[in-house]
Amino acid sequence: MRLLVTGGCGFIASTFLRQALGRAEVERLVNVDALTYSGRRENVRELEGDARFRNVELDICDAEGVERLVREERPDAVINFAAESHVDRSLFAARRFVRTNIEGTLCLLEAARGLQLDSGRQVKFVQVSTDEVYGDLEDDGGAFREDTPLDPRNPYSSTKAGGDLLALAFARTHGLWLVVTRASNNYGARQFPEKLIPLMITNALEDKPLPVYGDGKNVRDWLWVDDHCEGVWAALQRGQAGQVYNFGGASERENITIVKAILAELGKPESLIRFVGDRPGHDRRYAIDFSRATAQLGWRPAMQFEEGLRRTVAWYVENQAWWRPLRDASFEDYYRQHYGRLGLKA
Ligand code: NAD
Ligand code: TDX
Repeated sequence: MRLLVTGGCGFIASTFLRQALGRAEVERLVNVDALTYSGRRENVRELEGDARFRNVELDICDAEGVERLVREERPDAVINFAAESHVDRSLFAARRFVRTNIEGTLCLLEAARGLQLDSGRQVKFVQVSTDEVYGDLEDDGGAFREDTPLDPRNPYSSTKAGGDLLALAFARTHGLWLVVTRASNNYGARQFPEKLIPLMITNALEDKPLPVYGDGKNVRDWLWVDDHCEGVWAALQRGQAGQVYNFGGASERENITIVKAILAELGKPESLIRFVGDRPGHDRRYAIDFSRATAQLGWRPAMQFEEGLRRTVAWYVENQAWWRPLRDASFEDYYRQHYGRLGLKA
């Protein structure tokens, strides 16, 4: 198989690329990444020695560049992970989210369709999305299913929903073989230290306050990043064209529980916790029903959350050279300026 993956210098897709190179059926693996603030070349450096791998610095919104590359590489499948991915940033920089998450997805869909028309053979497409497109849940035990109506609540999830709908429209109108995957909150190695788990670990290691939004009782379902990537692979191999697949970790936790577990693991005091103003439009609870993925793809999550969290903490302890440069003066400034404007973490 010849694969074209986008966003591979980021957190999740860099794990997907590692797994893919371990699979004998992958004969070519091309990564397309614009190296935004969250994309890091060192995330794929150790893969560059493999002759099957090619790293291309390219913006997925560059329609001509994307089309040229797709014609040159002639992939059997395109797997789109590239996105603006942080909810907080979408509150003050929404335009960038519209551009990458909607326009960028469109460029890739058009290029895949063009290749399919020219070559007369099927080009598969996986659109990697999020459970946030379903909105949020009450504390009543319900869970998102694939037929739960879309109800995104913030600019990030709205633009992801837009990308999903365009993708599904291409499946219907242009006969593209396509699946959409929707996963819950991922955690693991190489996650940019702005998301809850790596932010709390790295702040704690620097003895800085740990900013918890609102009452800390918002609930997320946590999915080990390797389990998520196995799911994306299973959807590509065994998915039914035009379907949506949810992936979850069966690990719902309140934010405050996670923050306390991280402090305990690092031997740091709970006095580092700071309750700060709530995120505007903060979704209360996410939970995922992934029974379709189990029934149709044979997929289920393997990692137990407390074990995965221990491994994640250990990774950040052992890889300080990876994250310390990311928390330089510009990172601090960025947080002060933007969160100050939102009235958060002031
Ligand atoms: P990330 O921010 O770590 O990585 C995003 C990558 O995309 C970066 O390497 C960045 O350089 C690249 N990128 C951004 N804009 C681009 C553009 N215009 N052209 C080319 N490359 C561009 O994100 P992540 O957490 O790894 O998320 C990957 C995907 O998974 C996203 O589509 C996200 O919506 C989805 N997702 C994430 C989570 C999560 O918990 N992190 C959960 C469910 C779904
Ligand atoms: O400083 C913080 N304090 C805090 O209390 C941060 C950064 C987060 N939080 C809370 C907000 C959420 O309830 O922790 C929870 C998780 O926050 P994030 O890590 O920002 O993730 P979330 O908003 O849930 O979105 C994530 O999951 C779905 C990813 O960033 C998305 O890319 C993914 O689609």
